[in-house]
Amino acid sequence: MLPARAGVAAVLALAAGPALAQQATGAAAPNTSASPEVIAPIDWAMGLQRSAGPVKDAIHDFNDLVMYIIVAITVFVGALLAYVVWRFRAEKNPVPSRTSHHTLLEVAWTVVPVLILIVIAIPSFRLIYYEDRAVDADMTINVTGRQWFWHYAYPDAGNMAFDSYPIAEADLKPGQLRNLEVDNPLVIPVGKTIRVLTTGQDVIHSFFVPSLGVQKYTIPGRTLETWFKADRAGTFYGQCNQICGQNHWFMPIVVKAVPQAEYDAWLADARTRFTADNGVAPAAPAVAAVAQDGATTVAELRR
Ligand SMILES: [Cu+2]
Repeated sequence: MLPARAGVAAVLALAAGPALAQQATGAAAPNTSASPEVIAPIDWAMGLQRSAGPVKDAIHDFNDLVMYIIVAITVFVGALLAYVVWRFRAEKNPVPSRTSHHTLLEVAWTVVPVLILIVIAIPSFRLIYYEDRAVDADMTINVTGRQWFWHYAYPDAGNMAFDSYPIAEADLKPGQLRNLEVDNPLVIPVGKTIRVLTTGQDVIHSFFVPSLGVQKYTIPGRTLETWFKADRAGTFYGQCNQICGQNHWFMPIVVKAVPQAEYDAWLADARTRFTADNGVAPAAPAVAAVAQDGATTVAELRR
């Protein structure tokens, strides 16, 4: 069975592919100079959203691999069916074959699908683990899903935290996107690995920004981790994609990736504005602390 063993080795080699690394090696430098991109849903678009970072790039690669396999299987099965219909039609085969078993065929149609599943499974698991944890994160953002708005905390910047509400249709400015625009976007520096810790305040939401390849449930009482990195400046739109309740539509997400200097300026301003709003003095950085400061948000004060 040497050829079979060689075949399995070839399949495993194909499935292993190049390793996924969070730290770019030889990849293009972050695009911080080009004009900012806007990535949002487009009417009648097909396929996945454009990528704004390495996680989404990896998702695109895996999606392409599976698509090639799907196309190959569909073409093969379609051609086989057409051939069988033509070759074994009744007028050419008045006396049908009584074959009921064919050992080699049965082994083949068991082993080949298993090999195909291995080819899919190995990069699939690798992608899941790639998305799972941030290696050497540059900063952490705590994301809390609430009924119905997002609460973002920057533990590396003291107690800086703020709420992000959607902009009502009547208040949209020209060029703003309906049901997607928010008052306070999540601002991040370009090219930095951002650890995201999600939790829920009340019901299960889902923090979903397709162009950054991030989707994580926000579950009350639990903290989940994921990460993303924007490798270009831009505005990236997402939404809660867990059907969470009557104001589910109320939870758009806007991530603004800006060059480091612009981020630093925003952070300095935001720390003054939001910390003052919250009535909380800036504290020492509490890296990876979970956002449990829900009672001190603007919304609480508004009530
Ligand atoms: Cu939600």
